[in-house]
Amino acid sequence: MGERDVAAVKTWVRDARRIVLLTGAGMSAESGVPTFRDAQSGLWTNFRPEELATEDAFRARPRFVWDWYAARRVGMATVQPNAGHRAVAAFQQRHPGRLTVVTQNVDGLHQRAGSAGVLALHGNIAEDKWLDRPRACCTAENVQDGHPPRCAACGNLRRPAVVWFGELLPAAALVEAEEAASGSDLVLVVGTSGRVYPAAGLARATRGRVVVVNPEPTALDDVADVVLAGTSAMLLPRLLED
Ligand code: BV8
Repeated sequence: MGERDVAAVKTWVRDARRIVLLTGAGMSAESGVPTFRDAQSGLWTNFRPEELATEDAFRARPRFVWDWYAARRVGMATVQPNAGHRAVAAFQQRHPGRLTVVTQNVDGLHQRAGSAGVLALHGNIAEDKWLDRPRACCTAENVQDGHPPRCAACGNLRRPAVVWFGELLPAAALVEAEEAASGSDLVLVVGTSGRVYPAAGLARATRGRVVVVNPEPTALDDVADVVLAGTSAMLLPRLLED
């Protein structure tokens, strides 16, 4: 990664009217959140996240999958935003309306760093919702504790408010992200392997420049004008400083 590349990207950031930042699990790695690529631990060691993060897996083994989310939730609640998250929030405060944060992360760290208008395409692990369409009995009062909690009257299960594989993304957030990407001058693709769609497709939707920030090769390097082989907490503060 040449200093000339970093300098070029800093110029693009300075000159861009509308920037989209697309982030993945690598954005939170330096906060201590394992990425999807990182080996699973505990009971879930032999399972790929793609196998667990599905409605079928939850219906087949509700306790096993619920406890996986519960463990991740605790992990995500006890970490702090890193220098990368903070640099993004600070840039947004200095330059309101110029940078849109689109994240695949369910950890809420961008929001906790103070970023405004974060488009969380894959939901929020800290929230729950009903698995099946709620009936009249499916009220907060009727929630019976358990792994997972359920409706005491009809047994409807609670599930994490995240987007599982095979599920549609929140339409409003996706449309807003697609509009931001197609209207952008610059897309910064940070900490994502670029393999999960439709999120990864946003990097291909811009008529502007694309910059990838990642210590490893990604599935989006082919559309990048520059690939910066480094970490988000190290590089974003430099790229976003005025
Ligand atoms: C859907 C929430 C319509 C849950 C997640 C087109 C082509 C191929 C497949 C598809 C396609 N369209 C749809 C699909 C199917 C599927 C898909 O994309 N499958 C993939 C696996 C091939 N997509 C879907 O199912 C989506 N829904 O399309 O609905 C539909 C409906 C029915 C039938 C068909 C279509 C829903 C996708 C969302 C799933 N939910 N998360 C949860 O968290 O439990 S996805 C989840 O995995 C994350 O949110 C994230 O999106 C993804 C993980 O990817 P990354 O974030 O990139 O993380 P990863 O670990 O892979 O990589 C980390 C990177 O960071 C690495 O590159 C590493 O080098 C780097 N790194 C590490 N440290 C650092 C760093 N970078 C910088 N700094 C560091 N310090």
